[in-house]
Amino acid sequence: MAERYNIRETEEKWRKYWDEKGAFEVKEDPSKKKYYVLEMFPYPSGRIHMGHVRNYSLGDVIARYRTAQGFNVLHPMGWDAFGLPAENAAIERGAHPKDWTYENIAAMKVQLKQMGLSLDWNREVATCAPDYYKHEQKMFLDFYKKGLAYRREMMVNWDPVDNTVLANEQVIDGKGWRTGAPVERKKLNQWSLKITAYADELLEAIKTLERWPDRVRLMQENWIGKSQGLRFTFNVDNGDTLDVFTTRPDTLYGASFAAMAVDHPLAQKLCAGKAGFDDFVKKCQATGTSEAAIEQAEKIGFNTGHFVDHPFIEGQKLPLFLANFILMDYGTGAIFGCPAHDQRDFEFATKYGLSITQVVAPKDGANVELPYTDDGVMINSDFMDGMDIASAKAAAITRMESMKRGEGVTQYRLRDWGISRQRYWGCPIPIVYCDDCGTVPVPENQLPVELPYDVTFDKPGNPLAHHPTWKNVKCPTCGKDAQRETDTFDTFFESSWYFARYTDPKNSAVGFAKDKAAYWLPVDQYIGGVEHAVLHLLYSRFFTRALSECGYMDTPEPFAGLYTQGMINHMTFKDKDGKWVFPKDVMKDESGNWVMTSGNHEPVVAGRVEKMSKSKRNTIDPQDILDSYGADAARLFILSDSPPDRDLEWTESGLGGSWRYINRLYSFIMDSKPLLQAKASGTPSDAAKKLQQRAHQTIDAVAKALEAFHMNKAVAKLRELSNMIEEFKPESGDLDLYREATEYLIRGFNPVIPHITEELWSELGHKEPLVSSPWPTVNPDFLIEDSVTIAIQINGKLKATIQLPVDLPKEEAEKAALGEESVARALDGKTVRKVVVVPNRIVNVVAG
Ligand code: ANZ
Ligand code: ZN
Repeated sequence: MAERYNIRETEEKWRKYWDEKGAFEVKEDPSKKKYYVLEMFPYPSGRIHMGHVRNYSLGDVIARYRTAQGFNVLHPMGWDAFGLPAENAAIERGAHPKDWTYENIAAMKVQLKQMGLSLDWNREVATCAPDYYKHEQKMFLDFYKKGLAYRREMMVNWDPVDNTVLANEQVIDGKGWRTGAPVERKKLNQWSLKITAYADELLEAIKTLERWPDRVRLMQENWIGKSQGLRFTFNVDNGDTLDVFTTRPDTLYGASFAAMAVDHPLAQKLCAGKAGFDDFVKKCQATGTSEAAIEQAEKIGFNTGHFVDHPFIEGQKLPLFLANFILMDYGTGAIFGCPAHDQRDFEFATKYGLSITQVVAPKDGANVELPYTDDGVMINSDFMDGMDIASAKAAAITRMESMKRGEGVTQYRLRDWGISRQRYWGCPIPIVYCDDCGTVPVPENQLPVELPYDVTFDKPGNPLAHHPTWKNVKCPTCGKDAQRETDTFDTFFESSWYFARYTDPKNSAVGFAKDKAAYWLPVDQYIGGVEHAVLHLLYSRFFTRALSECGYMDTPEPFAGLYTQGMINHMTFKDKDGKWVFPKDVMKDESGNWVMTSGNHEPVVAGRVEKMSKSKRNTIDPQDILDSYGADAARLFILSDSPPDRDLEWTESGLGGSWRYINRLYSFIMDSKPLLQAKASGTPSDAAKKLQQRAHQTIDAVAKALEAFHMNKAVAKLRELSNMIEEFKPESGDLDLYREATEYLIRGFNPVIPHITEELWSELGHKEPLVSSPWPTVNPDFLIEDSVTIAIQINGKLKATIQLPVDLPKEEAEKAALGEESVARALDGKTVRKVVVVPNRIVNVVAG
């Protein structure tokens, strides 16, 4: 009888072994090809969740596989350690953000280690450590010198109760997420990074990101949002002018009004003191600043009572409005409205009784419902009549340019990146304000500007601003009393360069040495959630350029390959009172009904399978899984169930299946040890040769599957091989090939289930551990399938199957098929009219 596999002890033993051996520590080695695998680093919330398990298992498979292939693999880990939850913990529980963060890091590190990840922990970074953020303060100052960082007035979401700026995500239905107070729009001085300077480059280079998912590339493209259009000037009846931007100059003859943002300078001038104006301004301010918030809000306007002249139609006047859906910081902050061909303008015109003139008609002349936004031909448009839209656009721009009233322009949706946050738990912005000298950068030799530890959270607003002494300093230039900037960086700042820090994490002089970055970058495979498809990735791409401009590095793009993993879903349960219940508190009773595990087994209602979330209590704690099933089973299940970019449904039975397989594999190999360690005598059978061939084919297929991120297919191939080996009864002549096949199985499985494979490998007597063994070699001869099964059909009905050599010429396949005994019999007395050969698959005979 087989020994039982002691998961806990064995897994522990191997992790310790890898650790002591320093198996995953790497150095630059110009003689070897490098491979940099990176998973998005976690926020230290306190415990890992299933999303982490999936993310890090995927990365680990790649890292181990590439290592076995002979690459010099960098696979680091760290902590995205600044952020609001730490401050919330401080406010809610009195914990200090720093202590809270470091305790969480310690706890999560234990958990990650328990997963058996091949990480170089020597390179661990925590972004909240002064020896990390010191370097980004220097980078900021370098950006400032180059004009890539600047201060400007910006509209922000302001929470009037907390006295703080809110990110767009923190505004929920126009209210502050914590206070519930209606959010105001307010102008504040904010530090910004000039990402728009690279708008075109960031857009163009998307083309080079061949190993990124198309949908992420598209999201980046849309976010940058390049559009071609016309900028022109309206004359206002009071003698002022108003510049507008449009992407549809073709629709100018359908213009029925002009409108501008409520915070447009001309709005104040034309409307101050008018009845209802102040109310209107307040209403607009109650909407958040995000595009989404503005898009969803009801379209409202305020009639200025003024008119502008239509630039093409002599004597035609258009009423001038203020409108809440116009953003001050896009285009010129003003538009002309064409209700017949724009949804928003249509709603607006309908509401305020403005005229609607159709100027584009479908090519087939059909009647359409307005607004009509599709392609077509111009009507009611004077010199543009009959043109298609593209020609009409060009014609309108040419006319406007020759009138010297406007010009064709390129516009980007991308805004500069506002990085100021009125928060404590972030990196201090290294700037001092002096009454005499103005804005003064903190001299380099005074970096880092460190966060004070003694802060209080009893008042709303930024604890750094409340601190009694921290902000009071001498001006670095003139020595007079001055004040520090009390804002801290947006935490996306830290994550925009951490991948470069990993290449040289202990450097105290600079963020990273140029040659080390040059060796390791770009990241060959980046893996993470699609929720970072826009901001984090775009900011990192921008940083790479800005840092290159400041002489830090020469890498064009930070991430050569990107993979975005799917989510993990789970069934939801509710008790009889309709409250969500954790899956671990639910079981099936004898009759197969879901009931509570505790008490009198009250029935529970099983709901839909949904994304794991705390609010629905359908989460599974990875710790429970690691403790009771072990890391290998968890990894195997999470990798085998679905393609990694799809959502995965977590089921206890699926996990159980993986766990049983691991135990079975162990018992089988331990039972077969005598056979597996014996030498063959005599010649191998055909069946053994077939098994050997299959093992080589499997390794080849696994390599291809892993490279294509088809981890589930790789596992399926290995399981097939495993079944074949288990069923195989070797004769004495077969033993060498039998052993080879079994060892290929173990080695092929190693990246997925590293602990048990390491154990079995050593049980079979190998001294060199798998962690430092190469990927098995594949004999190319074995990849050529020598024969294939061909179906022979007569008049569409299957008559026989035959084995034929692969890629046999059509005529020979036809001859062989017609010569097949049963086929010949069936054709007896009939005339063969036609034979269709589908190579390697079917021979179809038409006869009658
Ligand atoms: C007239 C027009 C007619 C427009 C029509 C559209 C359709 P994209 O493509 O995203 O660049 N627009 C311009 N500036 C704006 C601002 N600050 N806030 C809100 N909307 C603004 O969008 C450009 C279009 O959005 C412009 O083209 C303008 O409306 C509007 F049948 O001009 B259009
Ligand atoms: Zn000064």
